[in-house]
Amino acid sequence: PGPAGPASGTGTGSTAASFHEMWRDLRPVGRDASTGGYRRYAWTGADADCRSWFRAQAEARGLAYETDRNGNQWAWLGDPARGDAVVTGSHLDSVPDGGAFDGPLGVVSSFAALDELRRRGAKFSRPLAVTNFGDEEGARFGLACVGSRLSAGQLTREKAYELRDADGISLPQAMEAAGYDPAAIGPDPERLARIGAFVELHVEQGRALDLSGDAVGIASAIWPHGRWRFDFAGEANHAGTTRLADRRDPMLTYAQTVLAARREAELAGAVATFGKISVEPNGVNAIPSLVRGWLDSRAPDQATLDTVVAAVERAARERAERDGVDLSVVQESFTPVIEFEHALRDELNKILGGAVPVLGTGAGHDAGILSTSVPTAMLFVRNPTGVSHSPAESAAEDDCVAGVLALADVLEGLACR
Ligand code: HGY
Ligand code: MN
Ligand code: MN
Ligand code: MN
Repeated sequence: PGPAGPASGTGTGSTAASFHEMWRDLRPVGRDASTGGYRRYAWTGADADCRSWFRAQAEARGLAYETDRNGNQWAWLGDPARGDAVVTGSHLDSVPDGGAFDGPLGVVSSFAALDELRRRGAKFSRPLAVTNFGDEEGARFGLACVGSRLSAGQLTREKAYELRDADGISLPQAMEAAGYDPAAIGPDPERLARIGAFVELHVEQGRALDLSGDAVGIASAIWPHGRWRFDFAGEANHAGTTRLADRRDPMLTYAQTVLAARREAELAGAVATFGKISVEPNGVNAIPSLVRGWLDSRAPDQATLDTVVAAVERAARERAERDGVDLSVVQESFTPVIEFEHALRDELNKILGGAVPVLGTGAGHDAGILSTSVPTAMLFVRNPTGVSHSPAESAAEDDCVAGVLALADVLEGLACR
């Protein structure tokens, strides 16, 4: 079969209209009315609703819909077997109480950009696809980019089977409950070999574009970043009757470690966050027996990141010694620095007129994971406050449409030579 079929418009009227139509349908899915934040965790009901939304968008446009062995969703225009496809998309899942744009902006913009190209009567010389990569945030099972890591061979089936959520449900159990066959998960090199370029549009998670006064930017690199679990084991005891001198209180050691993380990151020009904690027995009147804290640290380069993490661990061990607390530190995930391929990055800039700002980011993305197997690039859309992973995350309507038009230009430049 030849190039993708003739453009057949969908959505109503302008690109902005089809963007808003999709945005309106997707926005309420998995939204917590009390906070305005999202709880779209992998393989839950909210995730299933997002997946149904994706499939409906694909079918409304006459795109060939499929789910791959790892549960990632694909909507094809043209025959994927031709290879050299131009693929665009992002993720629909969220962090706990995440914002509306992180992930969904990329997926909605991909469909809207396709609508725009069809309105322009574009003739595609390469297959095109829109994707939704599953479980990008890792909010439920603790590992980010599970869908893309599995496909890129960066997460083995064995390791994926070990992932558990807070209720002890394993990833395969959750997939099965959602109607997916976990036995199929694993590397998908044939599928990735058919991709000539992957472009992910994403809301900026920072203020560089707000400061430069641009609506759209291009990614240069993703900082190296990782997650480390610190287990502080002390001695449970009565909060009211245990003398301070007799305590082995892991919460104290944890608190000092959090302060050390901030101090070391500041010194090194990096970032470090203890955003998640679990306490046993977690009673108001009980000195904890165990405090688990997860460190997320990121830095412009590997050496700086290593320095920060080593310094935090050293400070934690010194304090643990003093508090009579046992400490174990486990690295749970790590993503090395990702430099987006210059040729594709520069081609995007050329297509967009050559004056688009190029910026690095501390946020991980599926595009970063895929960059080990596919030429990838990212477009960022201005976020006026820079806030992300929070209900306060925002992007102005005009900037969202500017992002869609820029993505349409890029897809046209790449797929309609
Ligand atoms: O954590 C991240 O950087 C991404 O949003 N998963
Ligand atoms: Mn995110
Ligand atoms: Mn994201
Ligand atoms: Mn991401």
